[in-house]
Formats: sequence, C-alpha cells, structure tokens
Amino acid sequence: MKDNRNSDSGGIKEEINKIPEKGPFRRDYWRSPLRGPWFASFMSLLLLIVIPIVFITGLIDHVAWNPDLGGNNNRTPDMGILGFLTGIEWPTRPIWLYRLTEGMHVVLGIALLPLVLGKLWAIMPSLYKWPLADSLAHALERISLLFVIGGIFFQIFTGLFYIQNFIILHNVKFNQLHFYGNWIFIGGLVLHVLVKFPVMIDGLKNRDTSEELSKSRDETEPEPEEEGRLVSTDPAEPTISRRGAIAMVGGGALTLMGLAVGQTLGKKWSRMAILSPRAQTLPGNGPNDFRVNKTAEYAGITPEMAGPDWRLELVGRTTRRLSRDELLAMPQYTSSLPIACLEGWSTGNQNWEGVRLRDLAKLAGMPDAGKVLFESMEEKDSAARESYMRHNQIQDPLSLLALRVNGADLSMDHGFPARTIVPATPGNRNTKWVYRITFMEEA
Ligand code: HEM
Ligand SMILES: Nc1nc2c(c(=O)[nH]1)N[C@H]1C(S)=C(S)[C@@H](COP(=O)(O)O)O[C@H]1N2
Ligand SMILES: [Mo]
Repeated sequence: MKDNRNSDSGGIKEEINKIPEKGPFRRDYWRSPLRGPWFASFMSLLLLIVIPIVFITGLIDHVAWNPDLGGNNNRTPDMGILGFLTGIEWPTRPIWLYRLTEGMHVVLGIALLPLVLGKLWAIMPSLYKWPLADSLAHALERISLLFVIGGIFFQIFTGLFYIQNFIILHNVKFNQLHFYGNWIFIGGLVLHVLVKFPVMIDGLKNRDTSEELSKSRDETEPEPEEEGRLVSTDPAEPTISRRGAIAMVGGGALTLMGLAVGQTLGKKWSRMAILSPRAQTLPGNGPNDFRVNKTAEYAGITPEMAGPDWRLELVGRTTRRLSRDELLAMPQYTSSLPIACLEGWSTGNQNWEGVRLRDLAKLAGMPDAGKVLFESMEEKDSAARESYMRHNQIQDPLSLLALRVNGADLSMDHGFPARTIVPATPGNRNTKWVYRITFMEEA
C-alpha cells in the first residue's frame, strides 16, 4: 500500500514536471539568436535607469500638492503609512521646478512603454518556465513578477488615459488608482531587483558591451547555450543585430518622448504633442492666447458672475470685501511664471500682474498666515474649485492674485476677474475665478 501511494504521488509529480511536447514552454520554441543574459541585462539596465526617475518624479508630484493641508490638496485621504511624505514643505523656487519634474514624469513615463516591451521580448522564454514554480522561493519570485509586469502596464496606461482627458478615468479617481498602483508596483519591483540584480551584473560582465554594440547583423552570434534558458538551443539566423534591436527599442522610446515633450516645451513645439490634446497652443498671438485648461463657459462662469458686482472676500482676523477696482488701486507687481499642469504640459513664462498674496494677508490682519484657502466661483470641478497653500507660498514675493496677464486684463478663460499664480506650484493649485481667500493660523 505504502509503496503504491509513493509511486502514485511520484507519478503525479512527474506528470506536472513533464514539459509540454510543443509550444512556448519548451526552450527550443524560442529561436531568436539575440536572446541571452547579456541582451536581457542590457534591457534591464535601461529600465533601471528610467524607472527610478519616473518613480521619484511621481512622488515629487505627490509632495507638490502639499497633501497635509487637507481638503482636495489630499487626493488619497486614506493612505495610512503611505502618507509618510506628507508634511514636506513644497518650495517656490526655482520657479520652473514643477514644470521640470512633472514634464519628466510624463515624458519618461511614456518612454517606458517600448522599454518594457523590449525587455519582455528579451526574457520571454523565462516567463514560460515549466513547471511554473518548483519551490516556495520560486513561487514568490513569480508572484512578485505579476505585480511588476501588471503594475508597470497599469501605471503607464492609467497615466496615458489621464492625460488624454478620457472621461472614464476622471470618474474613477485616477489619483487613487495611480497612487496605490505605484506602491503595488514598487513593492514587487524592489523584491524583483533584490533577487535579480546580481544576475543582471553577471549578464553585463560576461560580455564586452562596446564590442557587442559594434557588431553588425552578420556578425551577430548567439550567446553560449550553457548560459541559461534565454539562449536558444536551436537558434535561427539573425534578422537584426543586437544593436539594431536596441536602437529600435530606444528609437521607439525617443519617438514617443518626442511626441510628448512638446507639451512641456510649449510654443511651436506643442504642435508635436499629439499625445496630449490640451497641450495644443491656441491660435493667435494675443496676450491671452496661451493654453487654457478649462474654459469659463465649461466651468459655468457667466459674464454676470465676473461683472462689476464681483467682490473678493478676504477672511482672516478681519473680513474685507474688495472690488476689482480696489484691487487695482493696491500696489501692483509683475511675476513672470509658467502654468505647469499636472498632465505634464506647460506654457512658457507669462507676465502676470496683480497684488501680492502677502499684501492680501496683511489686509486680512493675518500677515503670518500658516495656511490659506482659495475658493473659486466655479462649482463643476471639485478638484480645482478650492486650493490650499502654505506659508512659504503666500510669502513669496512672486505669488500673486493676478488681475492682468501680458499687459491685458485676464480673459474669462484664464480666470477673470482674478486668479492665483504661485511659483513652482502645480497648475491645478492656481485657482481661477477666485471669490474668497481665507487666511488661517496654522498649517
Ligand atoms: C512606472 C511608471 C509610473 C510610476 C511608478 C508612476 C508614479 C506616480 C506617482 C507616485 C504619482 C503621484 C500620485 C499622487 O500622489 O496622487 C504620479 C502622478 C502622475 N503620473 Fe505617474 N507614474 C508612472 C507612469 C506614468 C505615466 C506613463 C504617465 C503618463 C503618461 C503618468 C502620469 C502621471 C500624472 C499626470 C500624474 C499627476 C497626477 C496628479 O497630480 O493629479 N505616470 N505618478
Ligand atoms: N476654478 C478653476 N481653477 C483652475 C482650473 C479649473 O478647472 N477651475 N484648472 C486648473 C488647472 S488643472 C490648470 S493647469 C490651470 C490652467 O490655467 P489656464 O487655463 O489659465 O492655462 O488652472 C487651474 N485652475
Ligand atoms: Mo492642470
């Protein structure tokens, strides 16, 4: 009986271990002579350079919103221990800081797509390993791969959909998907890198990189077969050199970057930005002819709301109501600042004119306000309707309640009668059609 059981279970085990007769689980199914540890390691290295930049600029975006100020500055209120970055004071200088970091995030994030596809192609035989897992450690490693591969596609596609302004993703809270997705992805990636980093280094060391990159198609030899399952046991003739394949992946990344970077550079470059519908520059050269995120009409701002009856309400130790003419009678300052949208697009510097936020703080009897709430007349967009700013943002001499831009009154679309503009701040925090500013003691 005992013997029987043993041989039975041995039989099942053998059955499981038996590699299918045909198909991708067999090593000889994969015939490209390009595949091997060096090629896979090179692709991994490209990703290991770009992913940290995308990850860090993503976290920077998180910090740039000053989420600890609450309200809609905090887009992921239930983040628990993942909130360890909240409370960092986002600086106001250099003025192009957010323009740079968010532009990099979106442009390099898009460039990840061909890099990921190239790497997946390079390691395909390893994904089809049979048995799927032969030990607990192996099983864990493969589960972490699900998070890594699923995670990176999830981040790329949620990001891409978001900057296309697809309504669906606006409804299902892009930020929460992209924020929690980020941590799931990074968790899997850290595990994966811990396991695989030495393998990558070995793979790169085994061959001379510059020599490998100098080989033409005809000189392309398979890596030695005993170097592992990525190497074909039955290699076909090369149809492209390794450097050709790398150039194809890199060229794909650069092309996508080229189609995205125009939105960060602005001006005539933005015409290339076909991946970003809102990035297109407006026709015309007038003072207000730079990009508009959302028109006054769309936001439901009528000419009456913005007409002579409009008043700015200042709430602090005292409450004041000011007409636009009264604001224009205060000392006026000019700040040359871009709009840098979180979607990655930005405008060049515009010359904003208006009153300093710190002068308004004084008027409200709160010269040292630690936190300020700006409220818009618009009620449509819950993310942009209100915005909180910190002490340093109020005190910066470049921070304005702008009344005019580039020598003319603000257009309705750019926020007439008044909008905030604060250096290095995400576009979205710069409230248009302001009607009330509330100065508070503590951040
Ligand atoms: C490995 C890939 C990626 C990672 C790890 C990543 C990570 C992050 C993180 C952590 C944030 C901050 C989210 C928050 O605090 O709410 C963020 C923001 C953002 N990401 Fe990504 N991201 C990736 C790829 C992309 C791609 C490919 C795009 C666009 C094509 C993109 C577009 C955005 C946008 C537009 C924001 C700003 C959201 C906002 O401020 O509301 N991301 N990303
Ligand atoms: N009230 C209100 N303010 C707003 C917005 C909005 O939709 N409503 N959009 C924000 C976003 S996302 C950006 S990028 C900037 C765009 O400013 P612009 O349209 O003047 O270029 O305004 C911000 N202020
Ligand atoms: Mo924006």
